[in-house]
Amino acid sequence: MKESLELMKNKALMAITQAENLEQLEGIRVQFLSKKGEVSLLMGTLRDLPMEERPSFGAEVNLLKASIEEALYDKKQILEEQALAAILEKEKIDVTLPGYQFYQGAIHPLNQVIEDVEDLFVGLGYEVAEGPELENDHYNFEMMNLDKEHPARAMQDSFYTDENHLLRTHTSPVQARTMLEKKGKPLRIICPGKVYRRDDDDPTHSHQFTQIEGLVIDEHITFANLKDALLTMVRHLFGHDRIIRLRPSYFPFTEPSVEVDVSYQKKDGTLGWIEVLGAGRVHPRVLEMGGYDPKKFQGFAFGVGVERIAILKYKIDDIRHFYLNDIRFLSQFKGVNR
Ligand code: FA5
Repeated sequence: MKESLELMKNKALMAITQAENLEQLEGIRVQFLSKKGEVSLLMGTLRDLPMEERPSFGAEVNLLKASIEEALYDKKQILEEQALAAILEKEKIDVTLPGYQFYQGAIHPLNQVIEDVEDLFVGLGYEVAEGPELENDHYNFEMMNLDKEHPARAMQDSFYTDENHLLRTHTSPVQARTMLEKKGKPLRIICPGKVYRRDDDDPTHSHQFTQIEGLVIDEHITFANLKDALLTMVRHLFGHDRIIRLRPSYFPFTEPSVEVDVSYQKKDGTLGWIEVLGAGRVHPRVLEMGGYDPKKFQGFAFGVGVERIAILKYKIDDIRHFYLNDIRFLSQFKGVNR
């Protein structure tokens, strides 16, 4: 019996040594160690032995099994390493091949303007506020002193999702939301964001565009403070030689209201003006609805069209370029302002 164990051991170890790949090795494992393998069959002969020989024979078979398992394990490590080396050899990287070209991204020109204006006003102590684009009629119009039947609503015809909800027509509802949040405390905020109107698209108008709202409320705020904030912004954006012109205008939420033009030099060298924003002193009714006592507090507000700023700043001839995502257009703004 002992010899047959020895023979089997030699046979198994020899086969393992000669195995050339993992498949062959698995075949050897099945041949010797599976349920119906040669070692198991040997164990089955145990019952044919006299009682006293059985324990030592069982122990021998277990030793045989252990040495086959160990040899299989060692050989498996070697074959796996060889297989990996073969794969690595086959997949060797040719560093002389030409690489892929990666395009460097850039910040969208509208976002560059927004970031620039934010940086300026945050440096002046303003907070950046936000509000929803799908807005409640109450904040978009009523809190801005535009009752349900107010004719000035027609100036900002819009997209309604139901009777009380619309895509906001301006960033001014964030004024109302912030006033209620601040509960009568002085505030200074700017709020950039997308707005929507049922305007026809043309080179200077889009049905969706971007505004930055500004709002300051405190005691002793005058029109001079508004003018100073606007001039500071215009000169920061366009250069220190620019001047601004305030023209009387009308917004239901400010009184008095102005439209603000920025100076530029025309091709013939003469002075020209371009309207970039609306502004004014916060209407007492708006202050009151926002929880501020208009006898104690005053404020100013402005709403600037970001596209208009970018058009002026980068001399762009059509607002629609901003939304087409044409890489030839966008790649011109790499590194501007950075
Ligand atoms: C307003 O939207 C007011 N909420 C601004 C305001 C805020 C006034 C606070 C007073 C106090 P207006 O409709 O004029 O105002 O729009 C402001 C700016 O948005 C315009 O000066 C213009 O630059 C830009 N704008 C208006 N309509 C469009 C459009 N369809 N496409 C692109 N830009 C537009």
